[in-house]
Amino acid sequence: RSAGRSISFTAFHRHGEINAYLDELAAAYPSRVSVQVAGKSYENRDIKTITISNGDGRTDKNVIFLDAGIHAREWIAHAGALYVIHQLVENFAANSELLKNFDWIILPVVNPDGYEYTHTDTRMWRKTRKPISSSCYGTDANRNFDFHWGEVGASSYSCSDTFRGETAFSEPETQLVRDLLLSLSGRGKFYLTLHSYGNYLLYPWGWTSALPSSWRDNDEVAQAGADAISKATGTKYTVGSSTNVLYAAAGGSDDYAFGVANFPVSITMELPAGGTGFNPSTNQIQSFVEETWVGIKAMGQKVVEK
Ligand code: ING
Ligand code: ZN
Repeated sequence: RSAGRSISFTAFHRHGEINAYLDELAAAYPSRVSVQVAGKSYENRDIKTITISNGDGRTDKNVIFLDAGIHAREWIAHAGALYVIHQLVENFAANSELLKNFDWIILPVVNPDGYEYTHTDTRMWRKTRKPISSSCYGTDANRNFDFHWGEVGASSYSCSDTFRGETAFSEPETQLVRDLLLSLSGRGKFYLTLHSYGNYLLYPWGWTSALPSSWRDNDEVAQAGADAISKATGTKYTVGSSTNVLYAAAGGSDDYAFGVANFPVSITMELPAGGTGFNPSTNQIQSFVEETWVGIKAMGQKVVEK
């Protein structure tokens, strides 16, 4: 089945369905797939990671870490992560090169409370859901990481959509990503975080317009993704540092992965808009996630051949 075991790419799935899909894959492919409960969201939802290997039993491999859904309303990002999982697990033979010397750890829904809230209440919700004051809820998880926290492009006002949080790592969801990234201690070679929208491949820094000394390594990987997508579909992605090609914003997960957790390559991918920005129509999901996969596969290939 091209659409995978229980998941489809003709609809956006609720958090419970996504977690059930991960568990189903682990049960169906126990030698290559395992699922972990990495922690709980503020509203006590299980936040799961899926670890995908080629089943050769090696436990010392380098790691590609991919997450999505830091922002609740960016639904195509969650779908994109599910499609990567689907490809690596259910189309294993075609993608085995990506798993020869690397394991992939994928966290498809960083912010399940926000994601569920976009389904049940407010479609355009971006943040987490922990109450801050009597009237304002939620922190922008992509401003909450402890690296130049709050210095630029983040609000100290709890009602703002880009509220940085009361302290760095005030949210259980960002603490969990932090702990996963740090636990890889040197094995993490590529951090990729999926957002939408606007067709960007962004690398550090988000907190300053200066470029890190190894920016070329990041640029090379991002450019490989953009080139592959352009060749496949004609869709253009803009490549560059977050600050230089989009806007400055401190406290993002990509800066943290690169600057603190020592991932040598760290990229934020902003998927296409479709329809009305954050809300592609369901008949656009399949083509968007296929195109995104072309880029992710090319970036993964660049990383594994380094
Ligand atoms: N965009 C990202 C955001 O968090 C970004 C862009 C990422 C800026 C990393 C700076 C650093 O604002 C979306 N769509 O969320
Ligand atoms: Zn986002």
